[in-house]
Amino acid sequence: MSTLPSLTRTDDRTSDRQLPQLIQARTGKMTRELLLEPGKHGLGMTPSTLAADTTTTAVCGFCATGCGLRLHMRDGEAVGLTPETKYPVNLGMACPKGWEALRVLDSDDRATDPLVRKPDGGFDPVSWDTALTLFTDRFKSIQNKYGKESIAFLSTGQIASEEMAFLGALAKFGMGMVHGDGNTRQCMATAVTAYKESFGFDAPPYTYDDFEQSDCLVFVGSNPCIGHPIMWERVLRNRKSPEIIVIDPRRTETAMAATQHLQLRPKNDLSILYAITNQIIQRGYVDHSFVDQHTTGFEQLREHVAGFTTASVAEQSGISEEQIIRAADTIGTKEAVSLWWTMGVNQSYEGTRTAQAIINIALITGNIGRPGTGANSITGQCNAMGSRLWSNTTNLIGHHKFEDAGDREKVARELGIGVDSIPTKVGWSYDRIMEGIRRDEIKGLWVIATNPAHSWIHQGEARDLLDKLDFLVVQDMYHSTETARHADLILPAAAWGEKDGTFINSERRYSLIKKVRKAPGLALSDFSILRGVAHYWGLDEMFAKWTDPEAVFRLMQQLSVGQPCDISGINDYQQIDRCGGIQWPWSQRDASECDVPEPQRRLFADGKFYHDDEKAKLIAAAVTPMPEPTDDEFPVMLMTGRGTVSQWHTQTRTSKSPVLRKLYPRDPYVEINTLDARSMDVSNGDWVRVTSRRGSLLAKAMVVPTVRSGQAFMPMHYEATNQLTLSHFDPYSRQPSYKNSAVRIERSS
Ligand SMILES: Nc1nc2c(c(=O)[nH]1)N[C@H]1C(S)=C(S)[C@@H](COP(=O)(O)OP(=O)(O)OC[C@H]3O[C@@H](n4cnc5c(=O)[nH]c(N)nc54)[C@H](O)[C@@H]3O)O[C@H]1N2
Ligand SMILES: Nc1nc2c(c(=O)[nH]1)N[C@H]1C(S)=C(S)[C@@H](COP(=O)(O)OP(=O)(O)OC[C@H]3O[C@@H](n4cnc5c(=O)[nH]c(N)nc54)[C@H](O)[C@@H]3O)O[C@H]1N2
Ligand code: SF4
Ligand SMILES: [Mo]
Repeated sequence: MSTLPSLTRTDDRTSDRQLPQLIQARTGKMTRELLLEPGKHGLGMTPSTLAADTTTTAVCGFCATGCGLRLHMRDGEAVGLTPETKYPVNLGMACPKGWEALRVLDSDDRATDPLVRKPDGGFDPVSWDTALTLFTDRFKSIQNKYGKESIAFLSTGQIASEEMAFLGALAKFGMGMVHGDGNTRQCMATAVTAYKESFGFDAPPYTYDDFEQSDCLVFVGSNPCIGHPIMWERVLRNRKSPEIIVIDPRRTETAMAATQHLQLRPKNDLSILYAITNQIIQRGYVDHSFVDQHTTGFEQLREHVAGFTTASVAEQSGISEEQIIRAADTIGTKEAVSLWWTMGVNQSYEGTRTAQAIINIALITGNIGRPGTGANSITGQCNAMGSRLWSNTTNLIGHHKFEDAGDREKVARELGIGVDSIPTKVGWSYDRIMEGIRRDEIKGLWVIATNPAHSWIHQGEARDLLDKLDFLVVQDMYHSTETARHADLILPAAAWGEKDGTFINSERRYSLIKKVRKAPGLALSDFSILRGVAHYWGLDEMFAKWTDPEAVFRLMQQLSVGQPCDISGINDYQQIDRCGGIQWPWSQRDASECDVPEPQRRLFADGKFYHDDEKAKLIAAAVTPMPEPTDDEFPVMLMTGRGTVSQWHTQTRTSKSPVLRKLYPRDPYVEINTLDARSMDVSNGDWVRVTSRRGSLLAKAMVVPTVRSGQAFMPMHYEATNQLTLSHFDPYSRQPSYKNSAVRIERSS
């Protein structure tokens, strides 16, 4: 580990002011308009309008629930916050992370200066001019030597949509990159692929009101009590005494609140869902009129699931035949059934087909397009939905297709760029980019707002690959992340609360984030950094229109025209604010028919899907074997995931709040079953060694009855967890399967 200089907060150096001056000095050009004006608060709000005793609202920057927060201002800076009572998402509630959102901005390890790696391994603070000159020189020289495709980027679901669009366009249309992906691959790729194949577009159909309107909610591989606590509050507001079915190998907080818990063996979801589907068909619960009018593939599905009898599935999957039948009866007889899934499904080597098995159930029972229904993937990060539409990674910006000449021409026209600058093929997925480093195909990498040295699967290998690069740039709000330790150049980024833009939450709602604080030291918003990169790369002309977030939002609106995610009817940022967020779609036609968007809108009320025949596809496939089953040497199946409400991912942010730190265990821990603990002579709180074929770590035993014997669970928040995980992926979505690695657990002497 390299040493970092101690960097103090330097509030007197206003960062947004420095870059235009430097550029001006360098080029002799007047570049005041190149970047956001120093100190200016976006959205038309000057510091004086956000002065003493005023408040403003913004959405939370942690999870994809997208709670509205009211920020309390003093002298133009937010000094406190409360959950917003009028916001249609959270109705006055927030979880501890939201309450502490401002606190995590103040920390000694905020990146305040660009940092360049020294020969001795340490870092030197440098000016933005030096940093961006180095950035440009090094990446260009790599491209000259190894070809344009030899540099790539890894981005995120946690910056503003406008920043994602800018990054994707700059990297792929301007800098000549073909390969770029995001941490949404770790998280949402499966849902995206499943929706695209089943519905014809990546379109989560629901609105949060559905939590309150369902009389049966099914949660598959999802623990909203921990991961989406305010969504869970919405479930608790449901007045219909709903049935709650939870499919999870652990007896989670959510499972404890369920009326039916199908505590399956890990990764038996697909066969159980097919068995439930079979029962739904056999017991006459199919909505044939909906199936005939609005779907294709029912006969194949019926034949496929016929082999999944309760008897053949129950025993090996760890649940009883009666449980399968009861779940099918409940889903088949309730009026409004909603099915929700997250990482227990998405992070699986057969995740796409599992997600589609859930979608199939909603479709054949006609549970879509009505209040309280839907096949609903819940998104994780604050702007994962923005990344899905705008990052220019898996899809050409605005959910177009790189391979489609018509789409390329449309994008080129709307952005005023040459069509030749748009790649004609989809870039590599995250795992392939990592593989590209191994094969010497990728020599330079730009990492923005993600922490792969902690969060990527099979960590030992991931870190070796980061070290193998000729040039690694890490753009982050902190200089201390595990990934920053491998960087050659660290670019200091402003964070949530220090910049403007839009996030899209899980129910497709565009909402605003606002600059209510000044970023520390020389840190710049990702947007401003991208403007700087564009300038130093020589792309001022190409990005002349990309002056500020709202200007980019207008470009995004133009690009969305004609797409299912059309947002051309939104007037401006102010309207988003006034309406409590606006869900996509909101086209010009929608706006001409109705002045104000309804606060709760769901998709598919008309039964029309986005395939050419307007029908949804029922898709089924064979169940595949678990890649690394347990054996005598590694007899325990390790799952990983979220540990507490107060921890966020790799903890760069949540570990900075003293309040949040008190709310979670400091040391890494592994949940093991009481019987297994007894057989190892381990008591609660004892240190144990957890070993997989990839690595070994020490963790404290948390002895619980909620995981079954032969299984274990470790939160992903601790640095070492991914030393254990097995590098394997869903073949369709390329999402890592983080939740099934064979391990051995021993008492540590
Ligand atoms: N507090 C907090 N909240 C968060 C986050 C955070 O870091 N901290 N992260 C956000 C993000 S980005 C995401 S993606 C979401 C994730 O939210 P969730 O998906 O709810 O969280 P996980 O704990 O990863 O996984 C959910 C459940 O999958 C179960 N599981 C494991 N294996 C299987 C299996 O084979 N089948 C089934 N059916 N279930 C299985 C686990 O036991 C776990 O309870 O949370 C978001 N919210
Ligand atoms: N074993 C295991 N591993 C997992 C998972 C699991 O369940 N099990 N879950 C996976 C999932 S679903 C996800 S989403 C990933 C998350 O994995 P990561 O994306 O690696 O986790 P984060 O800690 O959210 O990293 C975000 C980074 O962005 C920085 N940052 C925050 N805001 C800004 C900003 O505005 N600008 C810039 N430039 N930087 C910013 C933060 O400081 C942090 O370093 O982890 C995955 N890894
Ligand atoms: S539930 Fe999510 S969006 Fe709401 S306050 Fe908590 S972290 Fe923020
Ligand atoms: Mo995620």
